[in-house]
Amino acid sequence: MKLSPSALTPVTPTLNWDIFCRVIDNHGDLGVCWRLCADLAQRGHHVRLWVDDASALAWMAPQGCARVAVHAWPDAAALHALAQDAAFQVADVVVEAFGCELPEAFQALMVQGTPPIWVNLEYLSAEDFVARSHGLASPVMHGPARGTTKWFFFPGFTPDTGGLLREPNLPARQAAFDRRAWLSALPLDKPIGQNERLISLFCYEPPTLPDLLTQLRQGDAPTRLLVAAGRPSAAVAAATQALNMPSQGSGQLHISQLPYFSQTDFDHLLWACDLNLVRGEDSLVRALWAGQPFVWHIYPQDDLAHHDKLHAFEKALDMPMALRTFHAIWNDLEAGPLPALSRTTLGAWRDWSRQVQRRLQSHTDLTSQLLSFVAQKR
Ligand code: TRH
Repeated sequence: MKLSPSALTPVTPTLNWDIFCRVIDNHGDLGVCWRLCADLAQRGHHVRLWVDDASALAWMAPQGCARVAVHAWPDAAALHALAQDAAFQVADVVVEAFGCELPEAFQALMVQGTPPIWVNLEYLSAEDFVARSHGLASPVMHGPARGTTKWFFFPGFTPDTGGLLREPNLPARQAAFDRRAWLSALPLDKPIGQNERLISLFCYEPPTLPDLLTQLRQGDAPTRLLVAAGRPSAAVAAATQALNMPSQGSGQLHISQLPYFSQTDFDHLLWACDLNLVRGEDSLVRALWAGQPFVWHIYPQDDLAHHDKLHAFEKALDMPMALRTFHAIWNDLEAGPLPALSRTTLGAWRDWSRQVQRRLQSHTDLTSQLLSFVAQKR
């Protein structure tokens, strides 16, 4: 008997997920967790997101998402109520994002019936330890869930890691994107001119920000700097003040402040710009999918661990030399003038970004890998 193609496609069962997230600082913890929740929900799964501070979802995901229920991180009273609720069931999969430590009383609920698959979703890195550690078991030695197993799931840039979040409808959304219409609807202080080069800025406080503004002011083409709300906006205000530059820029540079966007519109921003200055984790991944030139402001760590992390990323993606130099100076690893953002330089970086985008698109995305991983462990 011949099997129809649909009979050959493995069927992924619809699962229930409990995803736990603590907001340490900035927006990446919640940003990554929300993308994962939304991606799972779009694939038909049901998700409860337990988060200690959901306030940023008001702008990141104002419409919410069908099949995702957002819950406050459960305190002792809430956990007691769950324990008393005969109808409450722990999900099939429990994700502890970025080692956020599940409440002990929740762990106790996990071992009342068949224990769920317990996954610790880690931070993204291109360092060698990622492939070595991805998928490893961590026997739980203490607490009410003692004797069970927690699994480490590491996102990464190579096929032997957990991959990158990339929802199935992303290519269709990108193909349907109308750049001109989106830009003309932006609530800006001044409409964007046809010949303006667009640079988005989402950063912490790079010490060389004044140098960048000076370079753009003196550039040979008009540049619009689109500044993200929050820390980037405050950093630009401090830099213009230090330079004695009007807050809206001068010379060839015009600075426009952006509102807080939804994650969907934040993607649009990255697709629309000629250069994206991004930071953290999720915006970096989204810049990779945009396929436009980008510079990464890496989350700085006190022990300077971010230096190795940055170098591993540059190596993994075979980054062009001038872009590595820009990264070293932008991230304060080296002193010196930022390389000039000439048309030729940006063109070369664009070619490289497109190559990287294609290479990474050929790898299985994180959610698909997580689903296969969970299927193996169940
Ligand atoms: O905010 P971040 O700096 O987050 C960082 C990183 O996650 C870092 O690894 C972690 O250690 C630290 O937090 C605690 O950058 P990131 O990861 O890019 O997250 C920003 C999120 O905010 C991302 O999901 C995009 C979203 N965003 C919007 O949706 N709209 C906006 O207007 C802006 C500016 C951001």
